[in-house]
Amino acid sequence: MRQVGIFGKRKSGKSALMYALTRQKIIQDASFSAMEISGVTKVMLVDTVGVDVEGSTAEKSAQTVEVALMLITDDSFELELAWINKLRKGGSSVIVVISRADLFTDGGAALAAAAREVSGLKTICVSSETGAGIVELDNLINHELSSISNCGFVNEE
Ligand SMILES: Nc1nc2c(ncn2[C@@H]2O[C@H](COP(=O)(O)OP(=O)(O)O)[C@@H](O)[C@H]2O)c(=O)[nH]1
Ligand SMILES: [Mg+2]
Repeated sequence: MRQVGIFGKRKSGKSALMYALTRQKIIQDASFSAMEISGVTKVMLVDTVGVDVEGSTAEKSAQTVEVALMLITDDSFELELAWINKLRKGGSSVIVVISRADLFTDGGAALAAAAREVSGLKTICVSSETGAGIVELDNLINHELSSISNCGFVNEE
């Protein structure tokens, strides 16, 4: 099954995002983590332990996901950048997610701009609390998955 991984530090909102993305899409007869994201059938969303955990098992998940969501919550995201490089070298497409965006007065726009500039990647602000950006992220994930399958190889981008 195609896998989409959710990465980020502890308490960055990974589990809340997994729940928000899958809330209305749980396939009745499947395990809780197997679900349908919009038009794409049966994508497995993988929740991971924090990338800031020593000996993190996120290392293992990084090897199997086609698309990785890297959650960022504040402007010290050096560790996340290192993981982004690792994920991309391993062949995953990475989407940068400004998580818990409702906590920013500007909705995370400034942090998103900074992360976009440094990483050169698509960056989106989401709030699992308010639902802001969830549909847009869902669409972006589908876009990434379909461009991977359309090309028949894993995009460097
Ligand atoms: N305000 C706000 N809080 C959030 C949001 N997402 C998660 N949280 C809170 O942040 C904390 C950590 O969330 P969790 O999903 O468990 O993070 P994880 O450790 O990365 O899985 C919890 O107290 C959540 O209620 C969000 O979008 N907005
Ligand atoms: Mg969690």
